[in-house]
Amino acid sequence: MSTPLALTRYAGNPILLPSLVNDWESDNVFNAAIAERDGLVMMLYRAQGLDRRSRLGWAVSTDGMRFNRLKDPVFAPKEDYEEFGVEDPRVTYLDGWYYMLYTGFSSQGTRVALARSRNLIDWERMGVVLPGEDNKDAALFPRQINGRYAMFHRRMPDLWIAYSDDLLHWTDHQIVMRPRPGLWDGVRIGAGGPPFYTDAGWLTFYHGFGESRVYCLGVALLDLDDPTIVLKRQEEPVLCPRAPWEQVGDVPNVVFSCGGVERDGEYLIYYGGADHIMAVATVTRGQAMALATAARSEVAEFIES
Ligand code: BMA
Repeated sequence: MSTPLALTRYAGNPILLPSLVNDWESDNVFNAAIAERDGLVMMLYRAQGLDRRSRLGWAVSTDGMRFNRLKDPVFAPKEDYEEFGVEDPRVTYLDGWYYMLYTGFSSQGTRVALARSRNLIDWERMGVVLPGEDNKDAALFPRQINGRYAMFHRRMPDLWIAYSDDLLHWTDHQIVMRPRPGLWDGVRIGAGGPPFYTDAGWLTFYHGFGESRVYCLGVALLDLDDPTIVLKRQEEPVLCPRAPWEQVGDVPNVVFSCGGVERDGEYLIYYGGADHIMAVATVTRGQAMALATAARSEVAEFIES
């Protein structure tokens, strides 16, 4: 590809800041799940106050940029597997429900847990879905693949996929992508939000870091029927910490996404900056589809050679 795909920051960033009036979100608001319904963009954001326990807050917007939030968290630690916090939610709308995969943090470690809601505000817990292992960065695909549910997860340091018939029991675990030593994502990678369905493949934004521990976002296109087939993985990142609120915060040099929406021919990718604020960056559908063109020409070159 001649010009690498890159996300363009919204000029009004950051779009959500810690609140000085609510104790539970006075320190950091970041790594939000995103959902769209009836023209409204809803954000389920991770928040920390002085007690450092992560809770989830809810905010809503008509334009996807200016958000109003609720005064109280909508999801807070309750079970033993999340006693230290509920972190990094990813939400997928399936069969009339919003399903949220999130990280439950406790003395046991980090667990992938599932909950569901009709409205993103009232939640019903469904428990830990990958029991007995430290894992995080899980995201459900928005459609079934060959009659089964699919999710990304992360077994250190790789990005994995697993399948399920009931969303509770997960099997057929396989590696999708590994870190690329020497590159920006050379040490560890994990999913961003749920992948976007396109005719050309699953458009997948993911995070990673290399030796310098700078968290950037990257992009790949995965085969629709078998996402372990990576049709194209761009060498360059699509977003790296450059703005002050991405370089300085609770954890320096981090851009970390848990979701986005497709709106008016654009992908809006929401992300936490330096584990402290929320921001958004965009890429047009046409630009993103250049990945598919690049994948096709690589196949053609391979066949010719
Ligand atoms: C990861 C997660 C994210 C966080 C990132 C950078 O392990 O904890 O929530 O944004 O580290 O600190």
